[in-house]
Amino acid sequence: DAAAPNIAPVYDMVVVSNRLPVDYLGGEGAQTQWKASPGGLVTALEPVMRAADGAWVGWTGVAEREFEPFEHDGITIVPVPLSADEVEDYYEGFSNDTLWPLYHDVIAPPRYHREWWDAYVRVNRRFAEAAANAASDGAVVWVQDYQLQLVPRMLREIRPDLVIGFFNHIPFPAYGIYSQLPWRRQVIAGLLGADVIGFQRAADAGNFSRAVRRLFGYRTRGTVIDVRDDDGKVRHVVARHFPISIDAAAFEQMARRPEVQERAREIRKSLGDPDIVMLGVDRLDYTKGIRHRMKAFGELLRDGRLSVEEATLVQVASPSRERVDTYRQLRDEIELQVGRLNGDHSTLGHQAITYLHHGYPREEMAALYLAADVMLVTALRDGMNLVAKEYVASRYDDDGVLVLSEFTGASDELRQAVLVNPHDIDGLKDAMVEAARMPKRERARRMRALRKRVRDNDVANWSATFLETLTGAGPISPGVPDG
Ligand code: GDG
Repeated sequence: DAAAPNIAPVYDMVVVSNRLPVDYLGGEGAQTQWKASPGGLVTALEPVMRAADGAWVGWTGVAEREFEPFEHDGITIVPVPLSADEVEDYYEGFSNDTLWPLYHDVIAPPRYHREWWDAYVRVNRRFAEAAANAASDGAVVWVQDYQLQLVPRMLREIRPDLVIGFFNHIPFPAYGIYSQLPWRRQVIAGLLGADVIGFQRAADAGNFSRAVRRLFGYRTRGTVIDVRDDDGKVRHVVARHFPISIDAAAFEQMARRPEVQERAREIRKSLGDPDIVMLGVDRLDYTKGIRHRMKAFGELLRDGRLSVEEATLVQVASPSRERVDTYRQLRDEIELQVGRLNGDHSTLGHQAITYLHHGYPREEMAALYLAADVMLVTALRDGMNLVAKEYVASRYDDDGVLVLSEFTGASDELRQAVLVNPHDIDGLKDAMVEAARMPKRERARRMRALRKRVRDNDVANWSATFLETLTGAGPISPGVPDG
């Protein structure tokens, strides 16, 4: 069995996530090379981590390799090793083929395998031990996401002195769905080891509290849960929503760069300068509603409400979880659908759908956002959806229309979007036409309101609010309900 890395327990702030914020480039020993993998979480936590002498505990993305802890950009990186079998069972299996579909309202059937669960427990313990080894006395440890739900309790058992936070980036389902999980009690017990458990939406926090009452009978008052620990003492745990966001200023700055604007014009030109460019940007995932959106677009062309001369759809589907069967099937289905729609509707000069199965640099994403008149976010279920916020942040010109699914966390905040139920194909078609034909003044009015919202709650605000709540300095200190 692989062991947690040994490291001096000197870090006052420890972040634990499945993947580290760096990618392995190659090399051995002192020659090992790493590249920062720019994600929202790193941006949010970098300043906090530097200020607090922070360590980041996580997996490198490379199986069967042990790496010593190292410094990267002022942050201490603590790699946790995973065997190839553990990647299969803990990560691709239990995380992405059991928890992911279950927590996204069983859009795809979750698979329950006892070996996967065993690997999940074993790997969670290794992460907990690594965090326990790195944390100083009374340190703050912030655990991220559904791959690590058992870590809070395991960590508390080893180190009762720590202040432990957990943030769930994906939805938490209603009890009727959650209760399918054969290990439903163990997972909740794992989470309740934290002092603060954060969710994207108020509804997620509500679902969690109901599951706690049903399975453990603990009393809940507002956002506070009275947890009875093994020693019989009552501990107050806060479960509430902290909607995550993006570095809005950085996106705006990127979109304002002349070369990004030039690239946006180039993109439109290469599409044949249509009146309306519609855009979808998603990891290729069955939760994102990519097929629903393409079906609606295809029907609009078929019905003659849109034509390929005036409108085109660009769909970026970045490769994701390609070793999981459900994702392979989805890719085949989507590519069949794209081929059919293009065969039926494209002309020699005008392509109906431009489908791109690639990941792109962030500048290219910003250029795509600027080039798009209509942004289609039609997820069937999504914790937040950062793409919606990135689109809004990029549109410093107060133009463009966001079509946004009600089943995203983002729809709680982005009320001035054109809100849709993606299951209702006729409603979705009407919304797409409404967005395509929306008068300029109306577009500007909505976009200004959306932009204000994303600016006011950016990712720095998100992490600050969570950490203030966790350390009791915030607007809501643990133990005090906020109604
Ligand atoms: C999970 C939850 C929650 C995508 N393709 C490319 C690329 N991306 C970037 C986007 C965006 C991010 O990936 C995707 O974030 P989302 O929020 O849209 O979705 P998930 O990946 O499912 O994230 C979600 C999130 O966690 C945070 O809590 O909002 O609900 O499911 O930033 O821009 N970036 C680049 N090239 C690509 O091709 N550079």
